[in-house]
Amino acid sequence: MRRVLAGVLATSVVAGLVTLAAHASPRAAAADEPVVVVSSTFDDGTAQGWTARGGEVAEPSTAVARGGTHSLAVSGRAQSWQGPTLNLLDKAQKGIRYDLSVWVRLAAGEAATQARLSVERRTAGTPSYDQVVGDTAVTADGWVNLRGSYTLAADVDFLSTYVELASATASLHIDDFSLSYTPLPPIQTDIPSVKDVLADHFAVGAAVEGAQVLNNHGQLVAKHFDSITPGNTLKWDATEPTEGAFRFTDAETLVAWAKANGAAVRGHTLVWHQQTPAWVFKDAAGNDMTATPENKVLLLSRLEAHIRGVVGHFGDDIPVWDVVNEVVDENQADGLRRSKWFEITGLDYLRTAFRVAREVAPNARLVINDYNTNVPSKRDKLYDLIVKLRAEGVPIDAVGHQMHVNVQWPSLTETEAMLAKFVPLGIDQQITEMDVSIYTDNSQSYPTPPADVLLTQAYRYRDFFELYKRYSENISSVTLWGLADDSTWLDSFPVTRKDHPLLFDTRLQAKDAYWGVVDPSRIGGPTSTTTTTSTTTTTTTTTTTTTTTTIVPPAPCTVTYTIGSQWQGGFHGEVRFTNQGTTPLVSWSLDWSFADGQRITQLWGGVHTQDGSAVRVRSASWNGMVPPGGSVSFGFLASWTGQNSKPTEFRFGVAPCRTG
Ligand code: 9MR
Repeated sequence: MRRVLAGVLATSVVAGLVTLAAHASPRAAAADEPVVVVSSTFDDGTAQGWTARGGEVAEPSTAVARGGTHSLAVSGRAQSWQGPTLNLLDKAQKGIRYDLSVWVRLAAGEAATQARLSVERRTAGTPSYDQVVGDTAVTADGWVNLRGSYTLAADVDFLSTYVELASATASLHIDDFSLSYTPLPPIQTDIPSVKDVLADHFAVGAAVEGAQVLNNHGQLVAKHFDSITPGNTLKWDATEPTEGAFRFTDAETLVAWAKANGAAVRGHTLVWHQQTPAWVFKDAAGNDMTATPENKVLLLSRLEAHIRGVVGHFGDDIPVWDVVNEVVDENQADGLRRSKWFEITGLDYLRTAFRVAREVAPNARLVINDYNTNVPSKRDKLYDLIVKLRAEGVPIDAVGHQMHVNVQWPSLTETEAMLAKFVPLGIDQQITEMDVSIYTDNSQSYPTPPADVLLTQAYRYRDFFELYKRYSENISSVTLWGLADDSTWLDSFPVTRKDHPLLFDTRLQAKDAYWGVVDPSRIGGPTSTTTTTSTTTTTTTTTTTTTTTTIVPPAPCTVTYTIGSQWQGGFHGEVRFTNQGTTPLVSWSLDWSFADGQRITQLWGGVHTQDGSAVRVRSASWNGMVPPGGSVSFGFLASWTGQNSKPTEFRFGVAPCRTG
């Protein structure tokens, strides 16, 4: 029987498992307080529901224990996939992000190997294996923690977690397994929708996986975005893992959700050098393809069949396709990436891909998509390629700029040059995968993101979106590569560390980055969350609404304000602004108020606005970057009458700077 896990958590408790919250629906639990659903310590001398995956032996053991008296020992293995497993079908619900943690150690005398933690799920009998924690070195000398998170996105009739080893035969122990989750607060419904704010300019999208259209995540997508890009479910490995056997279930779920919620779908992606199954590049005899005429014919026919299969399946439901992804390599004289596609077919895979996509979906917009398109050499090679192919009649309708950027790189000037370059071609442009990493090099890793870095990120979002708006004649959509900071590919790229690159935080609440896009005047402002508390008495029910204000920590900046010279009715001022933080600022903005009616008439080294007494000075295009400890200065001419007192407070966002 097909079991649907969207409802209330099952009440049954597997004998021996310590199931602390098995009777409570996650929605009823308090936000932000972790709830442990399963905890397996084996200290009662039982296996607590754990079994062996296939024929080997799993039993409680006192040989080693991480804490307490027992662990679970697994022996008699003959295959690497064999290992301890626990049924989670009645424990985990669809759409909830769970944390899984288990400690692993090899049995005495075993040689070092690697362990991983995974989930097996089956829908209508078809199994899928999702890795929670990848290969991690383990030995017989100590315990190693495998810890990761997992969200079930589909209804399943089988669900289990298991540990396996790279070694097919090594015996192992596990201990102190836990499955827990932290309930999220409600999404904010009283803030503007990003898609409404940008409605006059372009569609705004987010890349999502199946789990992100459920529960709070789904509400957040629906509120703010009018386009979604399936992040992985339309790629070749997901849609045609074996030749001719197309799988569309996961993508269909997203397409159906988009339809029901009035969102468009961007199709990503038909041809890529990654996430393409190995069979695609095997020759007729099953060996790796070499560049022969026969292999070229075979590969192009597979490409054609794939595009016919995928694009044909979705038809008008997907009106835009990233037909080819990341095909440019600026380090090659001809600008073309040396992928298998290129090595075996030359430029013909590009020609075939666009031709077939146009034929199958004549109304769809066809995109050539790439990263680092701001880098002048790459931008120009991409431009040349588009010009060449279009001159041959290859139907390229749009250029996709991925825009995986960070708080410091690239400059706005370079980004504007990227957009400007393609304008003369009259080609549509799309921002397809934007995120703004808080890191600027691989050595950084913050336990929590510093306030000044998040402010800098907000100003970056503000500036990029202002730029996009200026080019909105040429840009039809802007998509972010993810929904919220709880799930981003940047957590494991280019190194493993927590990144926070999106508009919503790990609890799905709006960040300053969101305000950078929606209303920059609120960057750094107080964060208001509305909490509703219900108190029930025997006769009445009272509902109280409280507003909690989170004070943003002071921005680490120092300002010196000097009156250089002063004459009847006028004066010359100089302001020096120093970054006292630990990370570079990319664009700054300083606010103050004049007490005596002074008015700025001219300012250099920045861009000013004045509304009554309120002055705001923003960085010029060339001095926005201020390294830690670095300073910038700007000067101005202003009028005054009566008195000319100095401003008493300068603010970077809402946080006051020290005045020197
Ligand atoms: O977000 C995707 C991530 O989940 C995958 O593990 C990764 C595999 O390569 O691909 C990510 O998406 C990529 C996109 O398809 C193309 N541009 C770069 C994106 C980030 O790697």
